[in-house]
This record gives sequence, structure tokens and C-alpha cells, in this order.
Amino acid sequence: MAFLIEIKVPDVGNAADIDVVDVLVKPGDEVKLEQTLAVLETDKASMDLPASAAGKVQEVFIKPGDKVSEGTLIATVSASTETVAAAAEQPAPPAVAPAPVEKAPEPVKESAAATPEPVVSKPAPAPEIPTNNVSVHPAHATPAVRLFARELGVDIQKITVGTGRKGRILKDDVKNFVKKVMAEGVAQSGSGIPAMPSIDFSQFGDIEEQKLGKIKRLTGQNLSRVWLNLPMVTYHEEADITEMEAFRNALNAEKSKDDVKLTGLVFIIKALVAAMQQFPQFNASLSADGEKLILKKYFNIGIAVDTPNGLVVPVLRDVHRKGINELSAELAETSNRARQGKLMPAEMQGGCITISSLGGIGGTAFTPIVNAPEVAILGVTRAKMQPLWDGKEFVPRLMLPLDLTYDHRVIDGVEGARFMAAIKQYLGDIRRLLL
Ligand code: CAO
Repeated sequence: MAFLIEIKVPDVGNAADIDVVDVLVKPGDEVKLEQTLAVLETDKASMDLPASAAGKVQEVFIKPGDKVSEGTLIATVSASTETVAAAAEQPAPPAVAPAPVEKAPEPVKESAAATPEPVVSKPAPAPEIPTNNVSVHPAHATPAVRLFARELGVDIQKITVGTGRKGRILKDDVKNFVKKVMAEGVAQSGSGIPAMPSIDFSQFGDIEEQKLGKIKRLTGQNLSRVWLNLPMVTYHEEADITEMEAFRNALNAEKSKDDVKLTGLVFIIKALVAAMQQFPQFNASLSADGEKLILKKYFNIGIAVDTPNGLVVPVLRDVHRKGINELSAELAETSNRARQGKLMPAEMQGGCITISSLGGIGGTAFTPIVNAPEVAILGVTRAKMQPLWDGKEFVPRLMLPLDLTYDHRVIDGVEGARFMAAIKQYLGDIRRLLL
């Protein structure tokens, strides 16, 4: 015996006006128990409406774009007595509301031509609450979810976790995918750069592993962060320090063997501070939101010091108030303590611009990385005698190579060139430092 079963929208937890995004059956289709008849979608989740009885679909009452609520008739299915009985014995599916109570089918008189089949009202089982199933078909999603993914620029094929029924991708899965990608981006300082591959170098020959010290690890992290966040430009220049060196040598000749000798670096520090006073935008930091420039009225210079544990940057404070001898003594004392690992954290804070000098070793030029949040760093390599044309002849001059890297968000190219020209002028004639 056959019964006509009405399949209705079950209790879906107070949701009304639910969108019908897909209807998967038509009259005449044979449907199995639990087969998806339609796909509904609220603003929170997408859900499949399964058939609560197996049989032949007689009529379908909804179409994509309709809005339905609890109790809306979805379809009628003509089912045999056995199927209905079997369906009645099915345990109540997990539901957001109590399982619907089913009307028991009544025996039907064969002769009723106008009503050939008795009608049984049967809500579809309540849709399952999404679980964290791993999707077997990663791109199994309704058109609405696909549209949503497209609007966010998400390639739905890349979403491997569908938490809907049978692994269907839901709106929430798309949102979670976007959150995950954003979080990974942040972890990589917004760069989205793929991680370096891990290579087993022992396959090419003998190796030894050496753990990086704390300073090296922290410096590495900081340098990577700066490298990825600051648009940096390095400008190169040469300063004629022939007279300055003559003066420095003369001063050193006057010193006793216990006095701290003057190195060229202290003159460079003074010239740098004079240029900073002339160009205040170099003695500044950009606010974290990039909206403001914080101009500093103090003049603290960081000096990169090479130590057995790695690079550290002690800060010489209030340099504009200190003389060459005082600065020399402070530089010698601080760099010694830095090499012995005796600097306190506070001694490495509050710098305005850093100098990285490789002049004691050699070099002709390099591109130092800005010690952010400072906006510039001055690199120094080895001075050497060069023939310089004075308009009549070549004359030997001691030329000092300088490299200025600056944060291009704060410093324009022309400002960088002018700043460097000022340093060059101060070093070329240190009497100008008195002006
Ligand atoms: N041109 C020619 N000679 C130079 C010079 C230059 N630009 N800079 C230094 N020298 C000479 C000095 O005059 C000194 O000569 P004497 O022994 O004849 O007196 C010698 O080189 C050694 O100088 P120094 O480097 O010890 O002293 P300094 O004051 O110039 O520098 C300090 C001090 C602490 C900056 C330096 O010792 C240092 O650690 N430099 C490394 C910085 C660094 O690691 N930078 C890398 C950053 S990027 O990774």
C-alpha cells in the first residue's frame, strides 16, 4: 500500500525566512531515505533538508530563491507502508529542537479515487548541526557559498575542511579559511612569503650544527621585521676627511699613553648630530599607525658594536652636549662593556640614529638596515687616499665612504642627499661644527 507523505521544514531553532538556495529533486524522482531534497541557508549556516521517507516524489512546492520557515511544505513523496513504518522506527536525528512527532499512518480504503493515497504529514529530519568533519569533496558547496567565496576572492578549491553535512563547505568554513590565511600573513609580518625549505645538508657532506645565541636570534628577528616593513633606500657618498685626520692625529700626538685615543668615529658622531639639528625629520620616528611623525628634541646616537655574542647597539646619550674627548672615553668604555656582555638593557634603548662603522676592518660601501623605529642609519667603511682633481691637478685626499639608509616613508630622496651633503661638509671642515 502507498501513502502520500508531506515533507515539511522541521524546527530549525527559531530561524524564519530561510533562503532556499538549491532544490535537488523534481516530481517523478525516486528518493532514498535521508537523501538531500533541498539546501537551505540562513546567515549563519547552510543546511541540507533530507528526505524523511523513501519513495517517488509527487510534487515539489519550493524553488531556489523562496523563503521558508518551520512547517513549510517542501514536497510530497509517495511511499509504501513498509517504508513509512521503517521511517517511523528511525531514531530521532540530532536536532536543534525536539524531534518532530509523526502522525501515524492510517489504513486507507482502496476505493477512494479522489484521494488515492492517504496523506501523512512528515517534517524533514532536522538538519544536522555542523561538525568538524574533514570534507571528502573539498569543493562541495552550494552556489550561494561559492558566490560568497568568490566575493572574498577565495578559491573554494583551496578550502579542504567542510563542516557541513557530508563535508559540504559552509559560509563559516570560508570565513575560517580567510581568518587562517590572515593569521598566517600576520605571523609572516604581512608579507605572505612562503617559508624557506628545510634542507638536509648532510646529504652533500659532513656538517656540524651550532645553536644560535640569544642575541643573534633576536637581532635576526628584528632585522627581518624591519626588512619586511620599511621601504628602505641607501644613498652613498664620500667625505674628504684629510684635514679632519690631520687634526685628529695632532690631538692624539698630544695625549699621554694612558689617555683614550681619538678615533675618526667620534668626529662622525658629532657631524651626524649637527646634520640632525639641521634636518629634524631625521631625528624622528613614525607613529605605529603611520599617521604622525614624532620629532625628538634629544640627540642619542646608537653605535653598532661587534661582540663575540653578536651585534649590540649601545646608545650614547645627549651627544650634542658632549665634547670630542668625553665622547671618545664614553665610546671606548661602552664598547668594551658591550664586548664583555655587561651592557644593561636601558643602555641600548632610546637611540635616534645608529652608526654602523666597519672602517676598522675595510670595505668600500654597504647597505646597513635601519634600526627601526629610527628612520635612518649611517654606515661607514674604510677611508682611503684617492687622487682628487682640484681644477688644476690631482691631489691626494683621504676619502671616507659613507652610506645612509633611510625609511623612504619619512625621508625623501632629495632630503637624504641633502642630509648626506651636510655630513660631508661638517667632516670636510670640522670648524663648521662650531657654528
Ligand atoms: N677608515 C680608516 N680607518 C678606520 C676607520 C675608517 N673609517 N674606522 C676606524 N679606523 C681605524 C681606527 O682609526 C683604528 O686605527 P688605529 O688602531 O690605528 O687607531 C682602527 O681602525 C680600529 O678602530 P675601531 O673600529 O676599533 O674603532 P672605532 O672607534 O672606529 O669603532 C666600534 C668602534 C665599536 C664601532 C668598532 O670597534 C666596531 O665594533 N665596529 C663594528 C660595527 C659593526 O659590527 N657593524 C656591523 C653592523 S651591520 O651588521
